Amino acid sequence: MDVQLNDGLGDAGHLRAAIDEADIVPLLLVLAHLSGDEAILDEAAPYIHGAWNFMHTVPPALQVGIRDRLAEVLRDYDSTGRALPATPPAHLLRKMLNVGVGQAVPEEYVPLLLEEMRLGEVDPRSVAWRARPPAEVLAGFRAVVIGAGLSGLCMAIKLREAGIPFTIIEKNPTVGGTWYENTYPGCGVDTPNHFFSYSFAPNHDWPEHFSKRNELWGYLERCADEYDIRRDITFDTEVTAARWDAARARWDVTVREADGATATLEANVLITAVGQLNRPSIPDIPGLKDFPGPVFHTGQWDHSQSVVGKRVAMIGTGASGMQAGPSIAPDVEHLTIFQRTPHWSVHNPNYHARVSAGKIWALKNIPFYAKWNRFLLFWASSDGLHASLQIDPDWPMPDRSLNATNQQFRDLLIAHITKELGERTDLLPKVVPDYPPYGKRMLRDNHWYRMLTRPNVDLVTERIDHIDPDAIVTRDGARHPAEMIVLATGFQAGRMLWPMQICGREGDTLRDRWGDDDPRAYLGITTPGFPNLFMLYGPNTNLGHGGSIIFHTECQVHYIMQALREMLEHDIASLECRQAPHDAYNARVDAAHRNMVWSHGGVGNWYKNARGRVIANSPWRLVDYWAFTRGFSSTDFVLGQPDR
Ligand code: N01
Repeated sequence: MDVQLNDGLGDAGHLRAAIDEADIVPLLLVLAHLSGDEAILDEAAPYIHGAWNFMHTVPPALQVGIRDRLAEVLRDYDSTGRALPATPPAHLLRKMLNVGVGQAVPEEYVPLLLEEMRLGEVDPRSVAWRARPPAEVLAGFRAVVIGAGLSGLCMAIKLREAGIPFTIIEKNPTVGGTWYENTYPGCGVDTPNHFFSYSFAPNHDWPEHFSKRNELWGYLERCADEYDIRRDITFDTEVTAARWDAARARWDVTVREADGATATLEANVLITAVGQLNRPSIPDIPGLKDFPGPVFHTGQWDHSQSVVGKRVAMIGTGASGMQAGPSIAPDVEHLTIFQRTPHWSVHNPNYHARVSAGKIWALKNIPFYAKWNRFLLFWASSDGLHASLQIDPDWPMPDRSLNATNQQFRDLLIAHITKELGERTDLLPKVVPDYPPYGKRMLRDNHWYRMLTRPNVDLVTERIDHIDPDAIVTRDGARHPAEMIVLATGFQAGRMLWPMQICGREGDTLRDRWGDDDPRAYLGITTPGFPNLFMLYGPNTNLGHGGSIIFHTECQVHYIMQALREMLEHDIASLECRQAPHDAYNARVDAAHRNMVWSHGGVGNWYKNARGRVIANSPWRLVDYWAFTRGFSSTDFVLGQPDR
């Protein structure tokens, strides 16, 4: 790799400007990486207290020293044309990891982090053939992927890389899935963007640390083009059913085309990539159907209806409401928010910050800056909180918090809310949850509390009784005038893969086995009775403690690619997960969840089903799930040979 100091924004002046603007800790790590200087790490170590870019107190003089040295080192590489060191030697690497995040990084994370950073040119998550199958074997094989959202695209990119033919069936007219469909005002990501992107396709142009929907969708559109995936996608077509044909070891996949006609495709393997949060949940409130004004769900925002100057009612205060509410509040005449349960939300100083031109230059041009930055963001938002989400059976305040750390976090969150509400202390009892932090999905404060103090915003916590043509009426009899209703009421997460009818080896459907809300799978990916069916973002794979769903998707894609390699290299017609590993895995999942915050009796959330079983979330640390999916053991499967 060449140092490109004269590309991008231009000359050495730009380099200096970028070095001056970029974050000090990734710069420090780049300096150590390029120079091998351990002493500078020792000097800076006492001032680094965490992985976020605001968690250091590196003194200005030391910062100047680091920036000057790095400029010199880069000029030296540039003028001498010396090759850059790819991966630092082991002892230096360990020190860089530890110093960078201000804590000892356990050994088990090192291979994962190296993969995530992708320091070399080769993608360590690519599954290479051990013995490439003959071209005719590959040509006679077909995967059907359902959905061209971020997991379907990730799958397709890896299938293409391996030369495995595939077709994606996508119900929408273009790619992007949730990032295509959700267009509500303020829609955006709340995982840091430079980590919320494929590890193999970093984007240095994110305009914000937490970018908005158009940027996310645009990124997925670009990935579809850059990896030339679009030609293998059938758009405007929805999979309605799939049936396993055991004699031919094939899935017969029924699709409904744009004109309503149905057709059947054949697939050796069927891979679902439809997300957990795709089918809106519409509340059954008396009068809602007869409301004469516009009514729409956040996931299906009706942009033909202007909110400007209207009396708008918003039902629901989850992640979608948190973003939509503050985004429309300045424009509406009045916003009445109906809150059933308050959510916790955390402040992050980067949440509303744009990425400066200098930082973008650094990400693009300073060798390894983007990679070390990704490592830091990964660490900042991954497993750090996992241990604090375990229930301490001896904790004296079990209704409010789980343990001492969770209580400290609760106190910090309340301090933030109190500061934001200012004089409106009357709102405190309404907005402070009575359950432990993380019991529901932790949100990022999008100026929610400030919004609540606006004169044109009301927060109603009384339950809704019914809806009249001109008002929402609460159980206390109060009428809340409304001309337009926004349903920020979430999705039918528990009904995974619904409404598709997927019929397995024994003739029953997934719905028959799972009921309405009890999905189970081995590693969240594969389930007995349904050979050659693989799921992305399946049961118990949602992340509630941290991390990025893209990271989890890459783990699942890696596992599925290993399964396909096994099938194609060894002439295996079908792989069906055995009952014993499936049941043992789910027993472990349930046992792990029993001790975690989402099982807390005092809170409802979309993570668990009607009987309290957590069905959406993974109980595992990222490093655990990564380890589970890093290898593939065919002993977990019944192998079917081709019928010749
Ligand atoms: O949905 P939710 P969401 N009457 O289910 C309330 C992802 N996401 O679309 O809490 C009154 O969280 C319900 O009340 P309660 C993210 O994973 C990410 O906001 O059940 N209220 C709740 O307040 C997220 O977790 C991003 O008591 C009713 C709200 O509606 C997931 O999507 C952005 C009701 C639903 O909240 C879902 O988030 C957006 C009724 N009948 C979404 N029914 C980012 O990355 C439901 N509610 C930022």
